Amino acid sequence: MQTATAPAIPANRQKFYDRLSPKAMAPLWEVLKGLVPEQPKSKFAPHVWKFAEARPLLMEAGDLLTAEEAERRVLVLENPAMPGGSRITATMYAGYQLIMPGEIAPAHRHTASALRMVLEGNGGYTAVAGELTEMKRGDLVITPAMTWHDHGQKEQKPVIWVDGLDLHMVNFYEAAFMDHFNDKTQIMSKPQGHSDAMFGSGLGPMQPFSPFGQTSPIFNYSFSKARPALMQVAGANPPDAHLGHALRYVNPQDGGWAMPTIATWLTHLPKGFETKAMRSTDGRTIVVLEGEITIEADGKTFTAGESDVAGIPSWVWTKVRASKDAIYFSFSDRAAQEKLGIYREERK
Ligand code: 1HN
Repeated sequence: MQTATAPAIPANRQKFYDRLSPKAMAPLWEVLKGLVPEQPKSKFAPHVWKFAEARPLLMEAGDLLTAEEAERRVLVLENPAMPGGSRITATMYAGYQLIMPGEIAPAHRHTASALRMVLEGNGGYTAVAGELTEMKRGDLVITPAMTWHDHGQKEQKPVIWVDGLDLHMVNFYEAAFMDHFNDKTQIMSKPQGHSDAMFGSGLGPMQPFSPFGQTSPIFNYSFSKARPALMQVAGANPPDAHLGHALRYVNPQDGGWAMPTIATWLTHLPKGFETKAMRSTDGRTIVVLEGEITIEADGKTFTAGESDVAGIPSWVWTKVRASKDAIYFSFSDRAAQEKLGIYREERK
């Protein structure tokens, strides 16, 4: 354990340190314990953002500026322990995004991978790498690294979704690039439903073909397929004590996570069920799609209902209880941590 107050540095040592700093050197022994903690102690706080509070503010933003002016009109979910950090957890960015009727969020591409969990508004669409997909509530739409993407809404209703991006991981490596397309929308080169037909039906191309590298070639995991699958599995098995009924989004090419850095999964908890306590090294974001859950994280209790978003930092004991039959979506940096060999979890 690190002591709360560091012992005073003897004068002769301090004089020595003072000669090191002009030469851009420092004594490791003064900082070692902070550099290599005995276990993770997140700087971030567990928190729940209420959609009922966010929605009217999003609509106000809709009056203030267009999606085109904003490029992306998003209210960033700021972890309360780090205002201005544009982080929901240590490595993840999240926000509520709004597209108003007739608007276009112009085409661009960047190194960061993005996911959208759709909350509201039929008629909204995302185009990714020359293919358009319609967005319906509960759909998981992914934008692989460096693919062109633009969004829009053809119907007379606002569209709202939750964005999750791995941009802090990319920025940590100082590896971020971004380009703007020279037109508002990209050119469609594939018919709608093409990727799903090619990769999302249990079939696949005869020759190895991975249009997005390590990212799944399916870019809309529709809730109309995911929900019945989850509920069918839930009906046939008892819930796992720690996970409830959970299924993950899979890259059909290799059976791994759908995105190389971000793990994504869907959970059903029957009313009254409470998961046993568990902690893991990933920072997790939950988007509630149906019902209501109570999250106990780091000794604090939060209630999250439909379209509310929860952020749960690394290595805090967490339990989830369903106060109503619940379905919720989760994403975390677990996929990246597994690839680096640093992911850990502990179950009570
Ligand atoms: C982005 O490209 C989108 O495409 C949303 O909808 C949020 C936040 C930071 C950087 C890029 C989008 C973003 C973003």
